[in-house]
This record gives sequence, structure tokens and C-alpha cells, in this order.
Amino acid sequence: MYLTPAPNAPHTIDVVVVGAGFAGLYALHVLRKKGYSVRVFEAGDGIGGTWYWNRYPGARCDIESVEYSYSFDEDLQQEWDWPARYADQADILKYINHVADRFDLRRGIQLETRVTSALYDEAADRWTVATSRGETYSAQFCIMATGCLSTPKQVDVEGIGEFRGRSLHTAAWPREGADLTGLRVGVIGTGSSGIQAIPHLAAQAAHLTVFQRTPNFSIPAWNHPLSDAQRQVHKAEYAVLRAREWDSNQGICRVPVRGDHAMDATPAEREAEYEARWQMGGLSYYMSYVDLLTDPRANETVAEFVRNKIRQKVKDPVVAEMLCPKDYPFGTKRLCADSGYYETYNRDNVTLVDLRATPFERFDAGGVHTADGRYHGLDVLVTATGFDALTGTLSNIDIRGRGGERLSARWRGGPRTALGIMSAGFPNLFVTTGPGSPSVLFNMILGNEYHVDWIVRAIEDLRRTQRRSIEPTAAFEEHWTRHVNEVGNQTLFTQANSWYMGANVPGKARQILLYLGGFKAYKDTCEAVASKGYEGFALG
Ligand code: NA7
Repeated sequence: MYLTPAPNAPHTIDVVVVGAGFAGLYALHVLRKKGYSVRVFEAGDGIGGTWYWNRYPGARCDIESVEYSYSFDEDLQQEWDWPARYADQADILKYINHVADRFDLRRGIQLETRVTSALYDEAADRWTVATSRGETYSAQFCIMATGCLSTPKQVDVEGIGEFRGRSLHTAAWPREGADLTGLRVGVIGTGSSGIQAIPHLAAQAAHLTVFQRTPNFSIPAWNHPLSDAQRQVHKAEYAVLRAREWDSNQGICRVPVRGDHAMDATPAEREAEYEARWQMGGLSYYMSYVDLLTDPRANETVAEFVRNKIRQKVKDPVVAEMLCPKDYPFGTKRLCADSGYYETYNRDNVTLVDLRATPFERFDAGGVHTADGRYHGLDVLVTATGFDALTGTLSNIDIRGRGGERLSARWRGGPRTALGIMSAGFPNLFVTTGPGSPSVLFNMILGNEYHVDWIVRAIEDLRRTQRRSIEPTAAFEEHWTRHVNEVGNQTLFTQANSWYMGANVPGKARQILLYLGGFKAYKDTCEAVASKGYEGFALG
């Protein structure tokens, strides 16, 4: 049973957790086991976070499910059967709900409740957390398990409100689905969401028009159902696999991880490596040569390899060239893992519009005029325009720390964090997989587990030493923020207008939002900080 929302009086608890996705559920599980009073607030009317909201057709994870799953409980690993190499949204949601039931988590979660503010009371060393239901909670600790992709970006096209047909966002797809049979559908956005949805939309619609601003590199997922025998092999290998993941940079270990350089290989060797990665599929190129994301020459070799694959797949050479990314390095916008994406453009009922060559001119009730004088009549407009990633959700909550300083104001010029977990002036307020951490470039489930474990250890250490608060020093925050930027500047990631750079949201500071030094180095730093009595942090 879910909790009945508490009456208006302030409640005193140990920990407030915001968000009931993978991170929030694990935080609840660990904290409750250790005897803390915890309340999880979730805006949705179901648990699952990102996987609850993103139910567009084709939504699927891009890391194999045997890896994209909790590692903390061996029995859970052994009893759960993943139906396919990459689980779809429905199966991931089923798994999350199974975890909630299995560990009796539901009674700690309050649904349909948005946290509106979190104010730090300096005298009491506590956070006062207010919710959309008018309740107030007083908690010593706050864990913002708010996810990286939880504030959808609405399409910022002038006059789009004139359109009177049906509008759908991939991140807020109707729970009952949307029947597009026989309709004229337009889609804006060719990131992961668009690339996963487009083959499904094309199969249903009478006609699909894809409005593309920037083409993306996409690698076949080669998704397939898993047999019982394959699942048994996975289950037998879990212990070894998890150990390797925790010792890796990406948390993805079912494909070989190289340590050598593309520019030291011959063209034939590179070709063989890229072909092998193509056959492995998905994100495996991130585990290939180490210089692909630092050396433009190396990057161009793999970029051209993938462009040639696109040219082979797409029959119309003009359309193929439109689909070939040419103005940012390969992999610096997240690689996509697709099932039949490029092949979709060989269908008679699909049109690709290059918005750079022929931008939108004017929307009206029934469609849109583009700059080449064409009119695209539409019944439905799907926007797959992404998210105000990593910082958007935190900025939307009125979070005020010492002296009433707002987190959104402090981060206006770009997020400033210590280890991506805390910010100076905001004692006892933690973020999981947030900006300044490896975040989405590490296996997200393991990244969340790691952060929750680190945070809970810090809370336990405070209790053990009878301290009330932990907070990074301004000097350590400055050091870490500079380090994140310096490491980022050594890579090609800073050259793309990606959500990794905050570049997809007008007005957002342009800054690398992820720590690119790899999880291994990151974890070593976090462990060293903790083992030296939280060096760089002030304990109150
Ligand atoms: P993304 O990757 O941010 O993709 C959003 C897409 O929407 C991208 O192609 C954008 O083009 C496009 N977009 C955004 N605004 C506009 C306007 N105004 N006009 C035309 N096109 C626009 O979001 P996704 O949801 O696909 O994926 C997010 C992550 O989820 C993904 O990386 C995986 O980690 C899972 P642009 O590139 O900005 O030119």
C-alpha cells in the first residue's frame, strides 16, 4: 500500500529523498535497513522516474539489461529474467516495480507529490521541505535523486502554438498509447528518443515527416530476445561481471575494452576494429580506442566509417548525406542504439526535412510551411526535443542554503560541485549522478548505487562521530569544478552543441556537465576523500 499523504503539520524525519527512480528506491532501501526514518516524494503517480515517463513507442535502454540493473542483491539478480538483450521501457518498469515489492519499498514512497522547496535552517542544521500537497517536512538530510533527464525540453519554435492537431512529447507519452494509424505525423528531434521512436511511428502513420536539425550517429542495437540458456550463462557470470564493472570506466563490460590508440593502428586494423564494434552494436565504440574522443584525427576515422554505413543503408544518396553528421565529433553527442532507424528512410511513407537548409517558416492549424515553399500537412506533431538535463529539475525546486542563497542562482554560470555530489553552502544536501560526476557516461544504475552508498556512509560517519552536518569547503568545490572543466577541455566533447554541454537549452551556461576522467579515477577520488575524514569537506 502507498502511504496516505500526511496531514499539514510538519513532520520530523531523518532523510527526505526526492524522486522514486532507480536512485531514490535504492536510497530508501539502504537507509531504512540502517534504521533511518525516510520519506520519498515522487511527482508521478507511479514509480520509475525517467522510465515511468518515457513510454514512447520504441523506448528501450542502450546498455544491455544484464548490466543495466541493480547489483546490490545477488538473489534479485538470480531471480529476475530479462526477456531481451536491451529491455524495453515496459520491462524496465516491471523490474522497478518488482524491486519495490520485493524490498517492501512502497510504504515509504508518497506519489503525486512534487517537492516545491527545500530551505536550510542554519540554527537547527535541518532542511525544511515543502511539497505540492501543502505538507512540510523537517529533515536532517536531503537526497536529490531527481534524475538527469527528468525535465523535458519543450520545443522552442516560434508560432508552434498555432498548430491545432494533436501534440505529443516523447517524455510525456500517453499511458494508454497513441493510435497513429492512417494519420499524417511529424516528428521534431533526432536524438536517442526520436531515433528509437521513428521506425515505430513510420510503421503506423500514413505518412511520417521527420524534421531534422542535427543528424546523429546511430549504431545498430542488434537487440534480440534472450533464451533460457543465455540467461543461465548471464546469471552464472554475474559475480565476475559486476566486479569488472566496478573496476571500469563506463560500467559496461560485456564488450571488449581497449587501451590502445587508433592513430597507432594501420587503416586496415582500424577498419577491422570498427567493423567488429558495428557487429557488437550499441555503445560499444565508447570502449574502443582511447584516443577516439580526444584526437580529432582518430575521431574522423571512426566518424567516416559510420557515415559510410549510413550511405550503404539509405538508398537515396541525397537523403543519406542529410543523415550523415559532419559538424561535430563522433560520440560527443550521445551515440544512439537503434533498431532499423536508417532503413526507415527507404520507406515510401517517410520524408526527411533538413531544417538547416529549409527551416520552419510558419505553423498554422493544419501543419507547417518550410523555407523551400513546401507545406507539410500534419494531424499529429511529436516532439522528441530532449531535456533540460542534469540541472533543470534541481533549478525548478526552490532550494536555498546558507544565508538563503538559491542553488539555481549559485549555478547560474554553470554548476559548481564537490565530486558532483554536494555544493558549498548547502550542507547535508546530496545529489545522485549529478553534474560534475561521471553521471550518464557511467552505467546509470551502478552510478546511482555508488552515490547512494557514498552518501549513506557519510551520514553514518557523521552519526558515529556525533557531527550534525557535512558540506564541501568553497576551496574544494572550486578545485573540483576547475578539474571537471580541465578534463573536459582535453576531450572533443566540448566541441558539440549537446546536452552534455548544456548547449541544448537557450540561456543555459555552456559548460561540460559530466566528469570525463572515467569512473575509476572518480571512484578513487571519492574513496580517498572519505577515508581521509572527508578531506575538502567541513564537518559541523
Ligand atoms: P536529445 O538527445 O537532446 O535530442 C533532442 C533532439 O531534438 C535533437 O535532435 C535536437 O536537435 C532536436 N531539437 C531540439 N530543439 C529543436 C528545435 N527547436 N528545432 C528542431 N530540433 C530541435 O534528447 P533525446 O530525448 O533524444 O535523448 C536524451 C537522452 O535520453 C539520450 O542522450 C540518451 O541518453 C537517453 P539539435 O541536436 O539540438 O540540433
